[in-house]
Amino acid sequence: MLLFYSKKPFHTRYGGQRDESPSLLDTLYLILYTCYMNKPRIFSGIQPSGNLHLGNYLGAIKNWAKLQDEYDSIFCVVDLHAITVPQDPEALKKKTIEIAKIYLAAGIDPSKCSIFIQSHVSEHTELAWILNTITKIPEMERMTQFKDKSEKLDKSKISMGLFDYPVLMAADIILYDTNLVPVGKDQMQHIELTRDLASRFNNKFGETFILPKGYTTKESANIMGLDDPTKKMSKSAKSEYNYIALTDDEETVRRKIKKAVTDSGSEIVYSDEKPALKNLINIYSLLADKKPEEIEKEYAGKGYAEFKNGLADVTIAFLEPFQKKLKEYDDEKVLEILRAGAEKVRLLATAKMEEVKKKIGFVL
Ligand code: AQP
Repeated sequence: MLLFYSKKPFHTRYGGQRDESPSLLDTLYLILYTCYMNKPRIFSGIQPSGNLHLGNYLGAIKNWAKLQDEYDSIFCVVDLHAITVPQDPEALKKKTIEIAKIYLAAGIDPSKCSIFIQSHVSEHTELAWILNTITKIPEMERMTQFKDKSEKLDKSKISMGLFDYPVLMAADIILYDTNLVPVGKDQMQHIELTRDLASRFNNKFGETFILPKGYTTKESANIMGLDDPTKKMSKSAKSEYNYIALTDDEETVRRKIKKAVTDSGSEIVYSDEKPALKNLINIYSLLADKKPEEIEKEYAGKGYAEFKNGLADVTIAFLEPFQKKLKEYDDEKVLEILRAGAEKVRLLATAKMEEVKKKIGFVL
């Protein structure tokens, strides 16, 4: 009930520029909210760009849904991250709402969690700027995601924003006193940087930020490309045979799985020596909620064709009801949920920024 105290929507209470400070009621709400929650906090987000795939779902969103009862959960559509590479404005708008619908269809419950659009809470960029001033260029140059992403781009399109992406991600996380960040393995280096920056700030200005930990599971940490088991399944992959999109229809799923790369031999075994098959068994295991050993037993004496048919069946059994739910959400309703989410987390962000500004000597 506490979560819904606000009468006016976020944008009218604070206006575009937000010249109001939090009211007494806001402060009271914040105290009650913190006491009421009394749970550790998780924060995570996904960029509204490209086609979301099984890697995004299994590596991130599925874990969010699993953790949402145990944690005070904040999930974000990170549009500020998306613009670190060129985006078409109309497509970005549509994608932002679509990503929020994906969160909802995957079981993220807005009555338990805050779901919002990153650019609706300007404290993210404010804190990122401050963190920039304690970040060193060489530590940014080590970020493998930047190296991978910039390799795919024409040199003239590599922006300062893309280079700075991990600092904004650090700000996203520590702004909310986050304890745990459920992400795929590709983001773990950024979580390490987040811990370094939080700890550096604390040492310099006094205890301010919690040092967050990354969260993933062995099977879901790194879902690999169906066409290349040495590289992660990726939105920006050149070939559509790299990934299964969350919006793929039955025919497409069957075609992609049939074409998926396999290893030599024909036995269905879960082993590091068969990385392509191991990846397919991981996907099967996560979607069907079965242990890899159970799958090995189920397909003992059977070949790749039968296994791939089974994998296509479990994938479709997940995607069909998911896609049905996805179609049921109305854009306006989703926007209302996102605005209410921003309103909730805004109070936490404002309070944290006030603390940060005091510590670094800004005049308030
Ligand atoms: N292949 C993957 N296996 C496990 N987890 C994955 N994630 C992404 N790919 C895999 C996780 O999904 C979330 C998406 O975060 P993002 O939207 O910021 O995009 P990203 O990390 O850059 O991943 P993509 O989808 O593959 O995009 P591109 O092609 O642009 O690199 C994160 O939690 C990520 O770990």
